[in-house]
Amino acid sequence: MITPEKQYSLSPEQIEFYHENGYLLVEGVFTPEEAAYLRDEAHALIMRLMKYRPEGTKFGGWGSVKEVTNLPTELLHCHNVQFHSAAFSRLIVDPRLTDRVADLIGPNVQLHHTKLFIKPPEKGAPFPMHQDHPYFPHEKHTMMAAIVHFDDAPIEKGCVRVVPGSHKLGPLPHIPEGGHHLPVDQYPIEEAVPLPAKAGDVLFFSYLTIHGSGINTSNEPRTTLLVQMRDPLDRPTVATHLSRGQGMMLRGIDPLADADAHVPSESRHLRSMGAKTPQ
Ligand SMILES: O=C(O)CCC(=O)C(=O)O
Repeated sequence: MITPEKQYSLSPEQIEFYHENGYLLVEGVFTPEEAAYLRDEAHALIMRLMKYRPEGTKFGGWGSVKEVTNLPTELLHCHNVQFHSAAFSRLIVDPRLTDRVADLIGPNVQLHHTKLFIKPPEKGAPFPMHQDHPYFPHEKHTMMAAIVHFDDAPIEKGCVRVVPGSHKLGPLPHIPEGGHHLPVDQYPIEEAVPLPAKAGDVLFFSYLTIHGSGINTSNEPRTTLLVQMRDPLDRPTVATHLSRGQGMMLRGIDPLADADAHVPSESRHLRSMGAKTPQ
């Protein structure tokens, strides 16, 4: 049902936990049946993409993975999956997701991008610890991610790990080579807090929260969709990480779009920074 009413809320304790710790795992946001359907869509999409790749090419993780493991690892991925399957378009505007995000960043929720990851069994690539901030810095730091779990992600499948409270450190210098990451000796993945999750659970975290994840050593894939979102009034400080679909409103309104209706949101922000942008 389409309604102006806010249908879902986080509790005051959950909101306080998020602001204190920089993350929040919410159980059962989606049903196991919905998660199973989205998982099938995700795997079917990756199979379709594979057909168009030159033979023998592998999907890989970050270059910096080699600082963490010598094992050959793989990461199947696809950005902006809502352009491939309407199942994901429906997911990212679902009020069970967006009403909860509104409790964390305000009533207007704007899409930055989506990212599907399948960590294959036994070799699913890890993510060295990092903040997402260096990938797409913004002025007000409202940028946050929701990771929707399409299957169970126990520790052995390489669930996401965080450093609680690290968002309060503000933006940290990162090593840019091989994917922006923090020094692996100072931020070992195994020392971060693991956040095992079930299919249908959603992990919310700030783009300033230090996070990463280990290798999938299990015999099952780990399938997740990361939805990156911001308050539409929060402007990028660097002209980077533009993507198709960026600026789509997932909830509420974009007050700036009304005044400048013919300009895509990423161009509007970047023009105001003096950057050259497509007309
Ligand atoms: O899905 C994961 O294991 C971590 C993903 C991540 O850290 C990222 O995309 O920034």
